[in-house]
Amino acid sequence: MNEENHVSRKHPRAESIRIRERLTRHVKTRVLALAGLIAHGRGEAFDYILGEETTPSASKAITAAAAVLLLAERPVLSVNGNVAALCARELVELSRVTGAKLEVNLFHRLPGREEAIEEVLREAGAEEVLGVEGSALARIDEVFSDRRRVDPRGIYAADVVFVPLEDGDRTEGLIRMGKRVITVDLNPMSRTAQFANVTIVDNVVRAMPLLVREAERLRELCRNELRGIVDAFDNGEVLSEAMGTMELRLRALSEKGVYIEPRSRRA
Ligand code: PTJ
Repeated sequence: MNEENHVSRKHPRAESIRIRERLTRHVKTRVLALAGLIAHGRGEAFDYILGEETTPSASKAITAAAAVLLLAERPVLSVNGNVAALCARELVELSRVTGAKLEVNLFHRLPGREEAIEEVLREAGAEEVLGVEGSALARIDEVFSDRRRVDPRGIYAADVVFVPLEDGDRTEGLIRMGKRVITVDLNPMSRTAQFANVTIVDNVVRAMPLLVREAERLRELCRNELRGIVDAFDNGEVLSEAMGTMELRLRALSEKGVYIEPRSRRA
């Protein structure tokens, strides 16, 4: 039996269990760092409070992210173990729609991981994968982890970098280098969420297909229209709204003492 479907679809947490099992399997393939499981657990906790659905403010951030990527001259999608395990196909599609390059960039550069992630991306249809086979030859002094090793054709030269599920240090470093940073992070209080230019506070599993669709839709707009979307976007507002949603749900829960179904699941 497939590890990802031994639980019935009727189980109330079937999707969450399926994702956990996919991640566990990818520890074995080396795609996922062991710490990736901890990161996922933290994300799940925030998702639970958020209501496990894409909020209106996350949708706003998705639109802005698509516009920023389409306006970019040298956009790059930075791929770590968690996002490769969870949404390789959508990363490849986003790269195709926006013209962004795919680059493997890891916090835990352990032997065999780069190759395993490259394989997952190629299986998902990627034709070019940067940051592998010794090509991460440039060094970003502003970053203080293994993430500082980047591909000179990719993140090093990029004007816009998409860094889903990121640790705060690199986001700050990339911003200091004058790059625009887009992230997906369920924790609106993380340093990455706070420092990025566009923060999508949503589960990457829900956000990525929406981002691909939005980029496909916005591709029809002219550059001035795209610029209008970017200029009207306020990341601080989006973060406040995300925290407001969490606060509201926690308050309702604590006052009524009952579980509040997310909006999408209410009849
Ligand atoms: O593959 P590597 O070696 O590059 O390592 C990747 C991880 C994710 C382990 C590494 O970047 C890391 O340790 O990240 P942090 O500092 O734990 O930050 C990850 C952030 O992503 C946290 O704020 C989590 O709440 C958030 N997060 C976790 N899972 C999801 C998520 N956000 C959106 N969707 C998720 N599924």
